[in-house]
Amino acid sequence: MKHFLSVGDVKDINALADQALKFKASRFDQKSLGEGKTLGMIFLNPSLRTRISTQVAARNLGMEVVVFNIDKEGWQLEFADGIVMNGDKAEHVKEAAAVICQSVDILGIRTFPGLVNRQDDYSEHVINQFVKYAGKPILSLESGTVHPLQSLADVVTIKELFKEKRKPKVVMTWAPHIKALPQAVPNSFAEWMNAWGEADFVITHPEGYELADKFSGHARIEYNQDKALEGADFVYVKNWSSYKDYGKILSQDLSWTVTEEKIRRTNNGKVMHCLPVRRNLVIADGVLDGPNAVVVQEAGNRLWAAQAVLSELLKSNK
Ligand code: AN0
Ligand code: CP
Repeated sequence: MKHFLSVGDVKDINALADQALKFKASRFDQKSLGEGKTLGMIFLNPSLRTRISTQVAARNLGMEVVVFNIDKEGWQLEFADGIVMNGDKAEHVKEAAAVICQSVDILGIRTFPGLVNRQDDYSEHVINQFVKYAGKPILSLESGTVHPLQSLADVVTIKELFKEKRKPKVVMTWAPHIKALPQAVPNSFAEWMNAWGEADFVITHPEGYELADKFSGHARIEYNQDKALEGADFVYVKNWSSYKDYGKILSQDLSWTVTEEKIRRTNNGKVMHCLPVRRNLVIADGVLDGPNAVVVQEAGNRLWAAQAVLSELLKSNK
């Protein structure tokens, strides 16, 4: 694994998820693997879980960590090629990436999409320029179109909770929100579910919220949320803005909020969400505070997922 940018960088999803669960049982198993190595993490956008879990994961492997909130504390970065830099942006990513990587061995980057220009966002031009100019392994901490560390933690959580000898029914449902959010989390979850292949995977959303075919793949799309939820073993809740009518909010229909009544339609389904979640808009209090919610366990698994990925990156980039 040279970089960790998407599920495409993973040879064996089950093996990686199993490694994460091994770290969960024994966190210091590889405590010298990263000795003398430094993880740099740069944030162009906010984060709670990713920032904390990935730092602790790196330290469990013996690494040093440097965190840089480049959006607030750094020079504003220019990503366009060949332009006259006479605006607000003081530093080009060409120098910034190359300079940061004089000091670090692996570089993690969080960058949200602009949600204005679909082609720019879907070309992953921000994280790809770090890949191009850093010359070091790049770890996605959520990019324009995917959030692979989240998706790995999601697979780990499903594997940990589901012990029956059949495929679990996993339903990813859109839910309302007041802001236009990225498609990165749902794209990534769909891509990982498809690549993993060990779930009966259904996506439900109002019309107009179809994800790019590249991500939804062969997943079953059901426009009736109640119907989709029937018999679900896992309900993966997330809001996203439209891909087709790019970055737009097409619906704020509160009948899509995941309530206790909706969960009664499922097979005692476990409720997942990547967090942060807006209560009583995306998911009702009764669900989040009830026995079916596994969102905190899921967020806890971010640590073990990050540790498994960092371990792979360290081993294959010696
Ligand atoms: C972000 C998103 O939807 O991509 C980050 C989720 C991990 N969520 C919000 O901005 C609320
Ligand atoms: N789920 C997730 O990535 O959370 P943060 O944005 O807080 O890192």
